[in-house]
Amino acid sequence: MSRSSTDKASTSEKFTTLKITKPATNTGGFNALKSAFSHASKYMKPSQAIKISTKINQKGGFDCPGCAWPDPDDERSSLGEYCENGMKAMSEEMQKTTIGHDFFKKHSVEELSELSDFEIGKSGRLSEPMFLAEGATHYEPLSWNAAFEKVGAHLNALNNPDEAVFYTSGRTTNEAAFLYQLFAREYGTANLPDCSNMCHEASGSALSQTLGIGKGSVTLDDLYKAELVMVIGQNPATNHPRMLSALEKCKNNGGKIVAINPLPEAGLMKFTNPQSPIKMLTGGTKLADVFVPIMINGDVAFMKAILLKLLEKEEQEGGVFDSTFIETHTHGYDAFIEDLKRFNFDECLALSGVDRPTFDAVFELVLNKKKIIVCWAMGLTQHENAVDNIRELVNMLLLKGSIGKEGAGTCPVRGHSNVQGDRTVGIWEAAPQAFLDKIENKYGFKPTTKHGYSVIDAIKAMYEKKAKVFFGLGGNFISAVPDTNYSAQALANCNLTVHVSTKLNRSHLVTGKEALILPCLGRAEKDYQRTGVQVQSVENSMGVVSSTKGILEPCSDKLLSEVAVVCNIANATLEGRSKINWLAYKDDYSLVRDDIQEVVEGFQDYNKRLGQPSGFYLPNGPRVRKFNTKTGKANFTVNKLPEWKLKASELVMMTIRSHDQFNTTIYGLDDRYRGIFNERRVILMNREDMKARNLEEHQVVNIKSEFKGKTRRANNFKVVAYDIPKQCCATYFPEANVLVPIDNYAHTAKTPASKSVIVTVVPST
Ligand SMILES: Nc1nc2c(c(=O)[nH]1)N[C@H]1C(S)=C(S)[C@@H](COP(=O)(O)OP(=O)(O)OC[C@H]3O[C@@H](n4cnc5c(=O)[nH]c(N)nc54)[C@H](O)[C@@H]3O)O[C@H]1N2
Ligand SMILES: Nc1nc2c(c(=O)[nH]1)N[C@H]1C(S)=C(S)[C@@H](COP(=O)(O)OP(=O)(O)OC[C@H]3O[C@@H](n4cnc5c(=O)[nH]c(N)nc54)[C@H](O)[C@@H]3O)O[C@H]1N2
Ligand code: SF4
Ligand SMILES: [Mo]
Repeated sequence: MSRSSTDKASTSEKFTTLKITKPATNTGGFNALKSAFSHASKYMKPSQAIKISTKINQKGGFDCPGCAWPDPDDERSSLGEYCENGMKAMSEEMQKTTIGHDFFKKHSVEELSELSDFEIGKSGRLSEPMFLAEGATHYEPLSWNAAFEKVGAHLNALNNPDEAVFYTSGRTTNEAAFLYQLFAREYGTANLPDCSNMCHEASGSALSQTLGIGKGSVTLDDLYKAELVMVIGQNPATNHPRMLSALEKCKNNGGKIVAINPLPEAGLMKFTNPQSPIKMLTGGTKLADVFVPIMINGDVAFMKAILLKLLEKEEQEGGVFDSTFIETHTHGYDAFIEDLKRFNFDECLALSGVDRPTFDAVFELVLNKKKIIVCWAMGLTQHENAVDNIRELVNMLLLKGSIGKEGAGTCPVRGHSNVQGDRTVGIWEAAPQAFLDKIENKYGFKPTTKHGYSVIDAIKAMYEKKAKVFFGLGGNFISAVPDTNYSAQALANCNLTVHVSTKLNRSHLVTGKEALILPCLGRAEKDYQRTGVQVQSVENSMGVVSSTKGILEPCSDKLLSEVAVVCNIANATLEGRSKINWLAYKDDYSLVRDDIQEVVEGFQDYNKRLGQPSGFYLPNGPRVRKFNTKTGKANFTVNKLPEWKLKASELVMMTIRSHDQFNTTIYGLDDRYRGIFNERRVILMNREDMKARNLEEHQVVNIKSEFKGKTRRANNFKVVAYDIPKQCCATYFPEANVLVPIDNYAHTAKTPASKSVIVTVVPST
């Protein structure tokens, strides 16, 4: 019997061979270098590996396609301005093997879907356009022109443009992203969901409302100068490794660090800078001064406990709050204080799961330090009350006047290398009217003002057959989204699914009636066009726009750039009715930048300033105490405590990244810092929770999640006893995505609540 879409969407339930060691107590150092070189030598040609290591993140080189952590403005390490995971990202992207028609002739879609995600990713780089006809078992090659015409024909056959969905993953450069959203809007829809909807959308919502811009306020330099950095819900050693060098610099300048996380993530504890030969010999820097083992989703309660004690001190002694800042720059103080007083300190602390001595240690630091930075990532954004998490942090920063001054502010640490830039240039299903007006002025067509689908809405629309064409510019939709089985059915309901990709992934195997794979250039590859090798641009987590230019020969001569793909599809779809000369842009990307500077604020002299060695900073209101909110001030907010209560039989599960993956791309099977090797189907549990369920170490269990009357199951996970708070557990994403309910998401932001899934765990029989 052939496999259904839901079967094809699920990750393999087979085990590899789990090996456990003690979690690491230090990160970086020699082992990081060793791991980087081992990945490079296994998967890349040696000449390419050397070339890459000298150009990655260097001024005038290419931007690391890993995370969005910024590069230093001035001095950059000659030993290589990259980390272990940057090198792994490159090794994956520049794999020696390429796959084309021979590969797809040999392997059916069904057969490929039985591979593990690790095996799928290691098949090699896609090298030519491929088409899966309705009812066919195998992909077949087709010409680029035929592919463009097929997409155009499908789009033009829809009853209305809102039946198409245009997804973006955050590696897409500013140039490609701008053209892509322009095309979607000229075609007639704002259905522009992106990976950001599953990532920092909650940060964007909370920060826009409170501070007037959906981005962080600090620069790298601020981090070096902060007196206190709070790292909440983030695992930088794995996901933003060079952030540890910045934290180390902050420590060397006398700064203190607090880490708030259910797991004692090794990188938050101690770090040896692999770029520092001296540190390699002397053994590294202790980073966290206080580690707070918080209960999953205990952050609002913990922050409220801090706020209550700050208020108590202010009322007793005064001088705790920055009253000048509050008076001059904020709105809503009285309502906020009145609401805060309704809460009880002991109750809040108990809900957070944190003990009193640990609380006191954090409180002392918050009380006494005046330059505070809060860094956060998915541990705060992927909950039902994610927006409240972030608004509560902002309340604390506002009370302390810790915003818009040196060494202080907000630092949402972004994920994909250009996810922030994509939003800046218009990938937004709910773009502001001012932006749409500028599009209308510049191009002479009226973009729809109706908000489009976010990721959750898009999945539902496809499930309900209201959307019929799915187009993905990068990414791996089926493995990234929640509720795998429901989402697989949603994709299967489409007439056409299209993916512009560098490598094979599961989304190519869970298709609509017809499917296309359009292979594109990677970041490191030279982008040859009529006017020469093109430069592109990206924006990092701190709002710096810089150039990126490929240095290696493309792995196949049949690849197109993302810009060229978008221009050709726009041309094929809108031919005869477009106001735009689509094909001109692909010959010369500086023309795209000329347009961006007219439509998007902060890009004046774009082409010229891109030539500056470190790029340029985009304007940022909060950085200079200008708050572009409805009240014209920084807003205090009133937030509830989360309402969920766990039954004794239940655990709350977070779905996290291992050290050997980039989102859905599985680099390897180890999670070195957590001491878990050669297995991904694991569930990290507290020993007492194991005992209460009579579970042994490495016992095989099944996990069940129940939400609003619907049960979801994932089978075959091995129990690993771990230092995690009671009633909390952790699994890896994407294996556990089947358990994340489509209807459980952050209020206002719709970020899937993939860090607070209520589950029960039972032995597998
Ligand atoms: N190598 C590598 N780099 C990456 C990525 C990758 O997959 N691999 N992904 C990129 C992307 S797109 C993103 S968004 C970022 C993700 O970067 P992170 O957010 O660091 O990634 P996660 O693994 O999701 O880790 C979340 C952390 O939050 C903690 N946590 C979970 N729930 C809670 C909670 O309720 N409260 C608190 N306080 N902590 C909690 C977890 O224990 C974990 O340490 O990394 C980017 N960089
Ligand atoms: N349960 C759970 N689910 C989650 C998360 C979680 O923590 N838990 N995290 C969420 C987050 S933060 C994010 S950002 C999303 C990620 O969602 P996505 O961005 O959709 O997923 P990725 O795994 O980053 O996409 C990888 C694919 O992108 C393609 N690719 C790589 N480089 C390029 C390129 O340069 N151009 C093009 N066109 N394609 C390229 C490759 O084919 C690769 O297979 O997942 C989300 N899903
Ligand atoms: S910290 Fe992020 S951007 Fe920097 S080298 Fe590592 S993976 Fe690349
Ligand atoms: Mo992300």
